[in-house]
Amino acid sequence: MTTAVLSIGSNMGDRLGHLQSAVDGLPALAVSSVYETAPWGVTDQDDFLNAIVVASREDFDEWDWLRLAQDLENAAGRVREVRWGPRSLDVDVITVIGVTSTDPRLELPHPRAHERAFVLVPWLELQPDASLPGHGPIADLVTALGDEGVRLREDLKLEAA
Ligand code: PH2
Ligand code: MG
Ligand code: MG
Repeated sequence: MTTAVLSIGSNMGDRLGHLQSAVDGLPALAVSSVYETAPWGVTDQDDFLNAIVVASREDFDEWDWLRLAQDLENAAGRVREVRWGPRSLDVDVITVIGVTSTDPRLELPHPRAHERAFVLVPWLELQPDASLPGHGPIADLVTALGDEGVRLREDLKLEAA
């Protein structure tokens, strides 16, 4: 059995609907609030909605999580596009508990998670005691980064199954 922390994001079309489609397709144990976030990386694009999902499955290894993430992106009509550019649905595997990987197709923990407030702030809400292997407690990372550009959208809700 493996437990994964996944970051979901959208900045095209029905953003909340795309996030909900990801939650519906994941064996979700817990789903964070929805956050409106300023674009990271390529800044000349629309704001994202982001959330974190913690999910668990008996028969999954890390590659199964990656495959499921890509299937969900494809189902949301995602085309392979500019790195860090606009997307209907992005599902990133942030960490799989107990697994590290340096395979370039699936680096675990995610190599840029520690510098992304749009990942860390919703994750902290769900798992205040979590740590990112190699980078320490996520609470400390959020303190160092700040939460600028990450705004709670109390009016938007994702429904866990
Ligand atoms: N995803 C990206 C690039 N930039 N910025 C925000 N705020 N949220 C994202 O999910 C995001 C991003 C590429 O995956
Ligand atoms: Mg991403
Ligand atoms: Mg991605």
